[in-house]
Amino acid sequence: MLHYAVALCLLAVSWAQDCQVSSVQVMQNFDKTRYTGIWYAVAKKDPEGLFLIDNIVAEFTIAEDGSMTATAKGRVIILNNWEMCADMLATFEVTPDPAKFRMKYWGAASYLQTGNDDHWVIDTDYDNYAIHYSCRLVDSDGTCLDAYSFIFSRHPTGLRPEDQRNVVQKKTDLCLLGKYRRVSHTGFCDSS
Ligand code: RTL
Repeated sequence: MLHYAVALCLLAVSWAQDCQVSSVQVMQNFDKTRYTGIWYAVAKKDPEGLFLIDNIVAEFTIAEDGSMTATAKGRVIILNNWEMCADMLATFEVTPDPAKFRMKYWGAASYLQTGNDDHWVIDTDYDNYAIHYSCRLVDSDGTCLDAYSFIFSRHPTGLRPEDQRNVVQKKTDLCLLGKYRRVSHTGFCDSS
């Protein structure tokens, strides 16, 4: 009997966490207007290759035509040892799901990375925290081979204690628990 219960629990856990990109739950009724303004990255899970290191701050805006745009700054190291503050720009293409976008991004300087990534808003309360997710490469089994994700806060000091449980739950749902690093804010990008 006990064995049964254990087996059922294991099965329930594996169902709840099948790690399929196609079954990732995103924010319901995402409201891009309430999402505008400044978000401080407090934690991130890196993709493969070059990425923003720390001091990452994003600002979302709604353009005159109603489309979402963003700017982001963050410390990067390019050419192996040149440290700089990357000034990035992005436009977002809508999809049938209001919380799922395609993000085209590029640098203010031409030598910075350009790209076209998924940009999914997993959860947000608009006023305190937001959880972002992007899978760059889906494996043949439907799981993600190369994901990156940001935990954003409206507060430069970090997440409120009351939001932490929820954030841990979402990290777990994304199958990324334990893969995040804290993002420090030292003022590196403040003057540029
Ligand atoms: C995030 C949200 C808002 C707008 C943009 C974002 C991502 C920026 C990235 C930048 C990478 C830059 C690199 C530069 C070195 O050449 C998701 C924060 C643009 C991924 C690696």
